Order: sequence, then C-alpha cells, then structure tokens
Amino acid sequence: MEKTFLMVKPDGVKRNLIGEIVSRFEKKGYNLVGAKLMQISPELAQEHYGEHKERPFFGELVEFITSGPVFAMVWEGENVISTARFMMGATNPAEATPGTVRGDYAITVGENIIHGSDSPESAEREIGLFFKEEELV
Ligand code: FUP
Repeated sequence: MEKTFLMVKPDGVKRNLIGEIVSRFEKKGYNLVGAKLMQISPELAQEHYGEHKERPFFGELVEFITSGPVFAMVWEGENVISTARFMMGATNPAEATPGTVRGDYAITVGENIIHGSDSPESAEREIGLFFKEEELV
C-alpha cells in the first residue's frame, strides 16, 4: 500500500483549514496513518526544500514554511501519491482547477496552503524527514 507525505502549510493552519483538508482525504477513502502540528526549524526547511536551493525564491520559501506551525501528515492508500497531487491542484493556485484544495482556497504560489510528495522517492524521503517509525500507526 502506497504512502505519501502531505502538509498543511502555515497559511492553511492560520486560516483554520486543517479540518477541511483532512476531511477531503478522509472522505476520498484514504487512511491517515500519522499526523502532528509542529514548528519546522530552518534546518529542516532547507533539507525538505533542498531541490530548490538554487532558485531565487528559496529564501522566501524557507521563511514562509517556518513562519508558523504546520500540520504534517502521512496518508496511505492505493495510488495516494499521484491522486493526492491531483486533489491538491496545480502549484500556482491561479491555474488550479476549482474543486482542488489550491483551486478552492489559494490565490498566490507563495502561499498555496498544502504540500504533497511528488513521487515515491520524495514520499519516502519526506516521511523519513518528518516522522519517526514509531509515530506511524
Ligand atoms: P509543489 O510540489 O506543487 O509544492 O511545487 P514545487 O515543489 O515546484 O514548489 C515548492 C514550493 O515552492 C511551492 F509550493 C511554492 C514555492 N514556489 C514559489 O514560491 N515560486 C515558484 O515559482 C515555484 C514554487
């Protein structure tokens, strides 16, 4: 059974969207197997977004993701990695289809509410970065 890492970003937590987002994935039929509200350290943020470290927006990205608590989750189910990405919508909320999380709740790419792993490799890496084995049920 596939697992993915999803995270409600600081903007989503501040806007009280944790319940709405969890509810969408629960209703879809996926199983929540780990979750915690946490403050990301600058070190963890840099590691998590390592693939973007040469990009001009890297500093702002790290600043934003550490600006307040996030809600980190691990979800399990058939094809959950790609289907969760589909349910999240395009990275740029202006291009995200209505009915997706970003399509319904976000306006700008800098504050796009949710993160989700984009491949089996990144899912494994990100779950390992954010959760200990014993935190998953
Ligand atoms: P996604 O996998 O959809 O979260 O998108 P990316 O991994 O490409 O980007 C990670 C985060 O970087 C996005 F959520 C928002 C931020 N970003 C920008 O701020 N500007 C950009 O041009 C691209 C991404």
